[in-house]
Amino acid sequence: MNQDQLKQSVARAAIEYITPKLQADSILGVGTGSTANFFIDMLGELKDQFAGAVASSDASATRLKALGIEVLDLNSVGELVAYVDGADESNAQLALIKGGGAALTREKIVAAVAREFVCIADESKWVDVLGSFPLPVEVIPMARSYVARELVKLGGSPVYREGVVTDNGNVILDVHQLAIVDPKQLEADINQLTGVVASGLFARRGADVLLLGRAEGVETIY
Ligand code: ABF
Repeated sequence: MNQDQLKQSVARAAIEYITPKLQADSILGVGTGSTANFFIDMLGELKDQFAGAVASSDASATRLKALGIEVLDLNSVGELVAYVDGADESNAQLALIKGGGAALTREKIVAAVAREFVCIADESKWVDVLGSFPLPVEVIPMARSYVARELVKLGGSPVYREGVVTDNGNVILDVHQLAIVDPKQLEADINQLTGVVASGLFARRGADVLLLGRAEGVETIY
């Protein structure tokens, strides 16, 4: 199986995982990226079985609407039955690096509200230690250089993602050369830097379940 086929297999597994949890008034959180896109495309089949979705990016909102799925503002929603999204890396504790697509802050907000975070990923995302994938950090533009200096003090090597403006009007620093042995501590350390909006480290609120696409089948990891 190639990588796209693995992504399709976990998207299908996520559809099967969430179907029994959906009720007519359920609102679903939906993520961003190529794996999430496969999931969105399959979600069209279920559109009469739930009320609508909250999207973690404008791109996903557009894709959902094109399928006839109602997209709601998170502020009008009390609870999300689940949040289904991809990741850039996952460790065995289901701590994640996300944000390769620059949607990390909205993804973090949607994950915070969701009853269950269902992560979908192909096996290339499975790692022993997080950090080979550069950690994205969303930063208020005027704080970019200050935050970059502080990230160096934390042991990283930040690189400004030129030409990218997030859906929130901010910029991204991609932090290289981190071996993240204590994800919860690093998440807290980065969160407290003034000017940081959010980091792509999802450790305090990691995934609840990971559907991992392997050549031999989809593995469900809790
Ligand atoms: C989102 O999509 C991001 O948090 C993550 O960066 C990315 C994964 O993309 P893909 O599914 O295309 O590998 O979930």
